[in-house]
Amino acid sequence: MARDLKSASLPRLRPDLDFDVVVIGAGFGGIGAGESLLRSGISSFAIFEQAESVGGTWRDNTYPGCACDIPSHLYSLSFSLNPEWTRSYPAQPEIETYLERTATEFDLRPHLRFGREVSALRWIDDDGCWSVSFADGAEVRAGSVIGATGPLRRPAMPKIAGLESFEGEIFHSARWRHDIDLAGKRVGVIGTGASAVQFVPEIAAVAGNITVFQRTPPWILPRDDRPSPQWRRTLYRRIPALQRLHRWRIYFRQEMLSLAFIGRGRIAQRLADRIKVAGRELIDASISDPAEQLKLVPEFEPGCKRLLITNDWYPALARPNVEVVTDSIEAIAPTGVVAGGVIHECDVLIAATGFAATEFLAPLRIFGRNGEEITDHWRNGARTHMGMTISGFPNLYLLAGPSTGLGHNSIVFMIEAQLRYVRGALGELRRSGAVSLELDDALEGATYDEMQRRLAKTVWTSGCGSWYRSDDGRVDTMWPGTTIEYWWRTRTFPRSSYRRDFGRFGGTPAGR
Ligand code: N01
Repeated sequence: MARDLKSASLPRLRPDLDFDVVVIGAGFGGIGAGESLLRSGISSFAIFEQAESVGGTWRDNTYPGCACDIPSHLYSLSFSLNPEWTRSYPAQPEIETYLERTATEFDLRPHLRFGREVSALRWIDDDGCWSVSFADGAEVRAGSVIGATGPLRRPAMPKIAGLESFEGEIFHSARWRHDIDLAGKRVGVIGTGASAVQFVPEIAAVAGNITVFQRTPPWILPRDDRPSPQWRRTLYRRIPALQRLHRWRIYFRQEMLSLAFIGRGRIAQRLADRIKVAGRELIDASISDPAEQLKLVPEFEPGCKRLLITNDWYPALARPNVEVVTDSIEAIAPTGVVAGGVIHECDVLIAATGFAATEFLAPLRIFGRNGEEITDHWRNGARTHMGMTISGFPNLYLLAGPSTGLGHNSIVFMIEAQLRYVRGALGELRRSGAVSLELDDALEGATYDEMQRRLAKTVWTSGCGSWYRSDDGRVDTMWPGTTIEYWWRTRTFPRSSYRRDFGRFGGTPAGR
């Protein structure tokens, strides 16, 4: 099936360079980009990955209980449906295996380069290409670059006084230390986000005791996780259309949730109220002490921080060996965590404190036309067109970039919409014979202003702190609409909004 989708290889776009296209990262975005390039007849590309295997965040996050909170029949690439998912929300190893298999089935192995950390990109105006530098000092040149580094890549350790003085073991949940046996240990967990609610119930069964340091309680909804029986898997294998139907059903159900997040009208309020009732019921079903219940009820609007789904969090908190501390953490002492003037002794400290999501591509440094660095370009906001292209940075395409994050649906859907747009751009380069396409500055400004205007009316700016917001409070991460709108607005490449540069090739279409 993989080969059916692949187009015959077309002549190279830039035979004067090492590659027509360089892709950075081999997670969902990088794997999708590889298939997308082959599909459009481009075979001169490499996918550079700093680790030794594919998977991105689904390779790195191996904590107990790790799973996606979007059902996998939807959270998967449309060209690589997997009838074999074992349940609605399969665990991380199944998702990682799926990506490994997709890379093999779609002939991406020859293009994958592991252990290659891209450290900088520099646009070379004279040659109309990107110079791609690696941490080991090597360099290659490519006509276009697709950045697929992912927003949830760099773990953020909390900045707490005395952290380095801790004498026990300390690690971040995204870099789980499987060599540390938690059996019988006193474990401290900092944070109560999407990661913590998944692993605390798992480790509570083995740890001696767990102290959860909660700064803000999350809104939680029940998770309808069911095994996929063998007959269903066989059915999906034999009749793929049925699996697609199921996929669309999940998609539209998730899409409905956007109504609670992207507006502040009556419908949004009604949905928010229903979420609050369901969340309260979940708390009441497991926690009987009213004072303990109160600790767990969020004060912000559902969705302002990511809405979490689990059936196991409150039962875990109700266990006799689990305590929730709501006093602010004052410091870390050699033997534990100081909160409310008391030292909570711990043998192991786990930071479930999320990712540096607002630093976007960092630590990768990107210098565009005239040497402008992307961090300077974004000093007053991560300006892009639809999260993908940036004025002054020709032939650079970001996947899951600024202004495209979701709180309600599959980011893989957004990535695939972006890949279609990128195919349009690469097709335009081939058709026109231009060496570069550069976004119109006015369109970038207009798109960013529109995003900010609309984000001001969403739940993400309704008054809570979250990884969606930068230090100055701005939300540059989220898409303020439905995914249907995003798909519609990116379905064709708007060639008139891009400046074409023909460089010294002088506009010879395809196969120069
Ligand atoms: O991180 P988070 P995460 N002192 O940023 C607390 C995706 N994901 O790794 O809320 C004390 O959500 C912080 O407190 P507060 C998903 O997109 C998906 O859990 O800021 N506490 C918060 O409780 C998700 O949104 C899945 O007050 C501190 C927690 O740490 C994203 O990844 C699974 C602190 C961080 O929560 C990130 O999730 C896992 C400090 N100094 C992740 N600093 C699924 O698909 C931070 N906190 C299921």
